Amino acid sequence: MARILITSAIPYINGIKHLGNLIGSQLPADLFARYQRGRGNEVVFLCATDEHGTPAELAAAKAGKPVAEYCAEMHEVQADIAKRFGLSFDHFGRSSSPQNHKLTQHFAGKLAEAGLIREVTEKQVYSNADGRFLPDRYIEGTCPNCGYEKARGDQCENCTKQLDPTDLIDPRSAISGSTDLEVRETKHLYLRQSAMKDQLDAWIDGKTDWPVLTTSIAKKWLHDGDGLQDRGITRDLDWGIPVKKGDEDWPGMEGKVFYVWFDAPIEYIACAKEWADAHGKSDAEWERWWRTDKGADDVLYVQFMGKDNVPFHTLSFPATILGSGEPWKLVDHLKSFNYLNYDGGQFSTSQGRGVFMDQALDILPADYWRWWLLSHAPESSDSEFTWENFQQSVNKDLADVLGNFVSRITKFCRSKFGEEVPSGGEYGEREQALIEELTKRIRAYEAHMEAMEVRKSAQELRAIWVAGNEYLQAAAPWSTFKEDPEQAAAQVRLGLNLIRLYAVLSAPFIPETSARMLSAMNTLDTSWPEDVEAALSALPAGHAFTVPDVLFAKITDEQREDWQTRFAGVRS
Ligand code: B3M
Ligand code: ZN
Repeated sequence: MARILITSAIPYINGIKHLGNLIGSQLPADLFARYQRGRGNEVVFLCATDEHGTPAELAAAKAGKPVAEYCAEMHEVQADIAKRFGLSFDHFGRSSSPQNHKLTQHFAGKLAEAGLIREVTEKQVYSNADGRFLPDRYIEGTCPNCGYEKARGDQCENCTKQLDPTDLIDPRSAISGSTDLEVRETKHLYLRQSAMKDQLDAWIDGKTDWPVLTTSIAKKWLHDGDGLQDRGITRDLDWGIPVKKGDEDWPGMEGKVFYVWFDAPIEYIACAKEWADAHGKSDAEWERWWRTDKGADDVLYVQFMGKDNVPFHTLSFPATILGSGEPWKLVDHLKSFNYLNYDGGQFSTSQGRGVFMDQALDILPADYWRWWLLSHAPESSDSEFTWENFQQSVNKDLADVLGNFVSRITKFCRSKFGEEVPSGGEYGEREQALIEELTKRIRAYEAHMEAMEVRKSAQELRAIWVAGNEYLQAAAPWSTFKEDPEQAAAQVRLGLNLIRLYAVLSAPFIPETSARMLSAMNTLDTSWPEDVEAALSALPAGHAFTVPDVLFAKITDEQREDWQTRFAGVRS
């Protein structure tokens, strides 16, 4: 049994995520986690809310709440939506947890001991109009690298370059728009990433199986221009993890906090401790996933994220881990995604454009969305959500192909043999041919899933559903029944067994529906079809079942048009 540690990029606390965020990390991570559990492997799947930084402070101010209270409430909101989307986290933690405070301060202490932190007195932008320092994201201006005019102080969205606020050309406050900015002196800590360049370079070189999208971004920041820059890891903010060296105060850093991008990835580790603490497990039980000196060297660690997060995960976080000199687990496979666009433009949280997770669930169950999003995941390039495409894909794949198959075979059986698996007859040539085809396709499906090829997996699964439909169409038990009821019984028995098989194979994509299919088939047998022929005899003759309600309702043209208008504007 393999052991697999899976983390999804942790969503910012300030608001409900849109479908583009969902398919960029949490949903594909869930697909992989469910698949690996289905194969009988030991999985720990972790995610959390990313609660620090200016965005959290500003969102709380806007909501008129103390920031700690705001974060606690929004965490519950996000946890609830995640659950309703079927995201099967083993733990959904919080980057503001005491565990993360302690671990982040611990890492800073270790990095300081290793001589990898330098103190810098620097000039920072202060906004007179706003009466505060303006860190990173809340300064906008022109990117010095590519000329994009709406670059943020921490990163340019257009070219992905990590920036410092003072790099921007023509800076302005993103809060008030004010250009009445002045530069004041303040002391900060810098992580000496430049000193770790060769170590990081060699580590990336070992990752020959990583997608080019990932390694090219890392290599770019290692080698372009002056190479890897040192990073400021502290900020002048009230909300965050106080700057300390382990348990000790850090002279000169009073009143400052760690930069959100320093503590957020450390939460991947702290979250494992939160998980252990929440379940009364010992430290050894989470450390065996994270410490290579305590059993984690045989763990496969996979991270999921959008492409804009790649530099932080290939450079900054590994620099923290390697620099600590302690035996923490590094990522083995990093799966990154392009962007999902919305109906001719971009999804946008700040502009409220697109469909957000809560709205999606208000109009349709999670599986409709999961199927569309995963089968159209923005893997090799950006992809686009349109209501036409969504309607077509739901109606064809889910309603016509899968739903119809289940409904036809169960209803036919009920009318001719009653609600139990019929006995008599044997699987013949046609059935053997189907078993061969399914075996080939299921092995291909497994290979795509192992490789985290999300779209290809979806295509293969769909082809597996189609094969059953085609079999049913060709075997036509409703005709066979008139001449040879025994043979029709065997055909129907195969069909009912296919429903169980489909439920098992489809569970990573559409878990709720899969559970309904299993419950209709009256079985708890979710064993993976290592041997397809055997899997198609799992439900024996005489086994009782029930005809399920319609699995997927078709989306009508009226609904599509209605939703299209409803979501064309801007969410308030
Ligand atoms: N919260 C950004 C994002 O959600 C950030 C990810 C942190 S991963 C450690 O895209
Ligand atoms: Zn740029």
